[in-house]
Amino acid sequence: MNRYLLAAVVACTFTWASYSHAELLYVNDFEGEALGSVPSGWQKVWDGSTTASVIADPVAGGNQVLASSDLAHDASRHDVGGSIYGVGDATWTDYVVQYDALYPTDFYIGTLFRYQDDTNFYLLDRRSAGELGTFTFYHHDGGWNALDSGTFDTEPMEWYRFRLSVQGDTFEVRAGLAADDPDLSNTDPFATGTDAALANGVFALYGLIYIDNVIIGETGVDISAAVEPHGKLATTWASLRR
Ligand SMILES: [Ca+2]
Repeated sequence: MNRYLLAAVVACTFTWASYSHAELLYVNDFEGEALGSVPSGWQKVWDGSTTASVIADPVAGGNQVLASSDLAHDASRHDVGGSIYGVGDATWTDYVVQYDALYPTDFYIGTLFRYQDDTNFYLLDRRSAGELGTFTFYHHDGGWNALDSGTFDTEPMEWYRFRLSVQGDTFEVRAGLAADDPDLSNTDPFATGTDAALANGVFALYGLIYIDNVIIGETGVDISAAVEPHGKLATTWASLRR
């Protein structure tokens, strides 16, 4: 091989390797975590009265998941004294998060993104009561500022797969069943939102929610590459850190 061609091939190989690994930010199916522990990569980002831990899946035997709280649904949100647990780096700006969510009860429960502190974050909230079936994006700045909403029906004690994309001032979320569309690449967003108040922050949990199969990447391509066709994760958090 011509030495210039060889140099080009080597350069491309190294570029691809660093590119492909740099953009997958976090992955965890919680199978390698001790029951009762706060899983690797997660930390308490708001110090309230509740504790998150890895638990046995209440629906599917032999599976481990992350429970956001050890108290009841109506004692878990930070506005009633609960803690907030998050994963990631405070400098994160744009990212895509795929996760499976189970809502233990019919209540206002959500996930947070660009979380900075207790009065600076975005919430994707599963609404309840008269708004059941609706998910609403909020910007929290001490008050609750509703952004846009969309509809996706969820039953308590059922697993659903979500894919939340945060790019610049634009947010979108897709949802479905993991068995139907493992990376949700064939599913259209059911809610979109636009807001420019917060540029960075971690991904976090709000209220009493169970999650599993968390993948965070910079783009949707990273997510698709990390999911096998049957819906399981193709890599582990331990291997990603090596
Ligand atoms: Ca799991």
